Amino acid sequence: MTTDKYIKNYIDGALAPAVSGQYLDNYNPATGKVYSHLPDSDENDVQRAVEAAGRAFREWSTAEPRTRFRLLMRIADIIEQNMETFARAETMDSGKPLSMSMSVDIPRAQANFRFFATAVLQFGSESHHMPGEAINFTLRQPLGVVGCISPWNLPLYLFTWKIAPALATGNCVVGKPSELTPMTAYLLSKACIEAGLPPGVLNIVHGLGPKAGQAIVEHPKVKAISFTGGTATGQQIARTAAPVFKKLSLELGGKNPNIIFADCNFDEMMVGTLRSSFSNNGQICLCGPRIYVERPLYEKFRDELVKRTQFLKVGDPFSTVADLGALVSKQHLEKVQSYLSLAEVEGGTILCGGNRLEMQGEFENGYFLRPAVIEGLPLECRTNQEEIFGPVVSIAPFDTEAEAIALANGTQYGLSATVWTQDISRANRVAEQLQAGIVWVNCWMVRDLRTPFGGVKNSGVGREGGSEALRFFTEPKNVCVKYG
Ligand code: TXE
Repeated sequence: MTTDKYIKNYIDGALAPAVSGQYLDNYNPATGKVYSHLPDSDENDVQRAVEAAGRAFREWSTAEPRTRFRLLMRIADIIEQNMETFARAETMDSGKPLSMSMSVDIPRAQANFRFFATAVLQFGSESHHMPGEAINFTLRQPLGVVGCISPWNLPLYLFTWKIAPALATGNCVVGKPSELTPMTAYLLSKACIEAGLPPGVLNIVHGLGPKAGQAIVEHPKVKAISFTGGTATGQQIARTAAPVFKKLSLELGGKNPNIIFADCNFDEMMVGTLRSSFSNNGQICLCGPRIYVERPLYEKFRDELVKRTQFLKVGDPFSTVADLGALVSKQHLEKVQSYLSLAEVEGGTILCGGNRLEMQGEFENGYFLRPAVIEGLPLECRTNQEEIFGPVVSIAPFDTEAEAIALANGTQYGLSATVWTQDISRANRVAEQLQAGIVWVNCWMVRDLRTPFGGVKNSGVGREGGSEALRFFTEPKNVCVKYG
């Protein structure tokens, strides 16, 4: 399997350019140069994709679950066999270290297919017995044609996290990956063709969000949208889809708190906190950019965090020693830099990092930034309230458990939270009061695919993961049979 200079859409089982024949540039963030092109699709391509999906639906939705299981497992096998090609493509598109693409992104993409292929074989539905009178049973039927729209931070990982459960439950999909990171979705199209997935079951339309993405959301035959991305985009999608009653799953932004109590296991906490702060350059919705530390530990923690942050190696994402690669785009780099300037205006002190890395040769124009630690910012300021989504953390001390909880809950977001303490009662008390969809105690990013995944407040609506995803992609129908 190979990447190509000109990416194509995958519609009705075949690879094709956009109907308009137009292409967009695809940048390598490590060099700042265009290295390939993707179709600039519009509503005509979406129309073709929806029609193909509609034609494929009857056969796919009525196929035995075992047939779907076999095909999805085959796709997973092909991804696994081409792990390095996929991983190199992911790193080239996103700027993340190859070590991360090889150990996280691509293994997880194939695991998503395996997990949901298997899960659907175990998926049951309920019955409600009215003794002596009737039996109710619930049919769980696929919705039809559904849209899956994913972002650039974990490209294939999040795209397949949506596509796999949608397909496993018998839906046909029109998917759109981010225009910033299209290459692994293109490779996925090739894997689907190789696996023998019937034409139209999965269609991948590349292009811009407001054009191709919006056309998917607007299309009357698309019954549900599963979306991960920014909160403003989620609002736009909800505005379009809610009046026509499409089912929606929105996984949006976060500004997650990391609460560190003085009794924590310091070494484990430091390792976990460095990861939750800067993994993937902080471009993970689950990262914890607001760090609150119990006062007796604050100075020791601050000095150690700054030391370890300065030690992180930023550079060529293909090198084996890089901890952090490039940010995803010039626009995103400028957004992150603008927040660093704002932090100073808002009274913060940048303790380390925040400057663009001076690189030579081919990386001279890459979007590299040194990870930054800021202190001295109040909760209410924009730096602490808005999603920066970069290698930037803000640290502050707290005195009481109640204060820590108030700080943690003090934003519009509520995706995840982390708590570090050796006191099990406190861990449970705090977890119970945090406004978040996911709470990690003494760990970060430990993921069991069976668990519900999603946020509260402006971090979204709905849950992905395990049976939540299977339920989202099916419509329950109660059948009541009277007897006796
Ligand atoms: O995301 P967008 P962007 C946050 C992060 C980032 C900000 C903006 O703070 O800086 O969002 O990032 C498609 N109808 N997160 O602009 O625009 C788009 O093409 C349908 C958090 O890259 O939300 C892409 O495929 N689709 C986050 C996807 O939506 C539309 C991950 C996400 O893009 C559309 C990424 C429309 N009108 C960014 N407009 C997380 N929480 O994981 C855009 N898209």
